[in-house]
Amino acid sequence: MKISVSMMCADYGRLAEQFEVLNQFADAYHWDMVDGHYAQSLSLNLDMISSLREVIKKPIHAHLAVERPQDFVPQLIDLGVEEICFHLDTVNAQFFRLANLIKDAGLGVGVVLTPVERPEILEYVLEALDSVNVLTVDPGFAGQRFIGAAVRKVPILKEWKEKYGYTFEIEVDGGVNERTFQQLVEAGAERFVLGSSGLFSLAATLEEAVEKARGYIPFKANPAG
Ligand code: S6P
Ligand code: MG
Repeated sequence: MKISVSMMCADYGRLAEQFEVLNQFADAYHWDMVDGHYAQSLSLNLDMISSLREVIKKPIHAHLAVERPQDFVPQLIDLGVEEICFHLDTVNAQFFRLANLIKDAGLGVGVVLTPVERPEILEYVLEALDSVNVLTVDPGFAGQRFIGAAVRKVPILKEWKEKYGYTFEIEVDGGVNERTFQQLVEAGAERFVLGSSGLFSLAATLEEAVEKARGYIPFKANPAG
């Protein structure tokens, strides 16, 4: 069970000091990169990773909510991120070329399922994956309403994992907070992305927000921290 913190929801004016607090809490950082086309917003970018690399002490999971993930993968590899996730519909016939490029560089590969996508679309790629991100909100924005129907995909993925011996981790993302956490655990989620609703909006200071989040998370986040 792991906690990933969504840096799209952080205070961009105080990123460096926020990492000092979050390094003691997060197991990984979820790094949303949105191109304004696949989803209609602009978010974190590559330069921010290089500027902050020294203060980021946990793995970075890049989520490419972009029309052409292949354009950004070489730079993300050079920057030393640990996992790259993208959307199947953005690569289609080129999935294995891109997945192998990422794997051969020693990084993890993930696919993101938007709320309207069926888990069955992943049938032929699950074996190649290190993670499946089940989005419980639309891609591109923080602070959206939680879409409960998307949680039904989690036990389906879990069943396939057990039946076929796949090794991907099931991640849930979007509106993960005190109200939704338990149902996500019961459904079989293994990685939890905390953003505005589950972390950053909980208190005026990040230290207090982390304390509050630890209060509702039913396992020890970042045991090493
Ligand atoms: C959505 C993005 C997510 C969000 C996160 C926001 O585009 O892929 O990773 O950053 O889910 O969390 P919250 O609590 O504001 O919904
Ligand atoms: Mg994301």
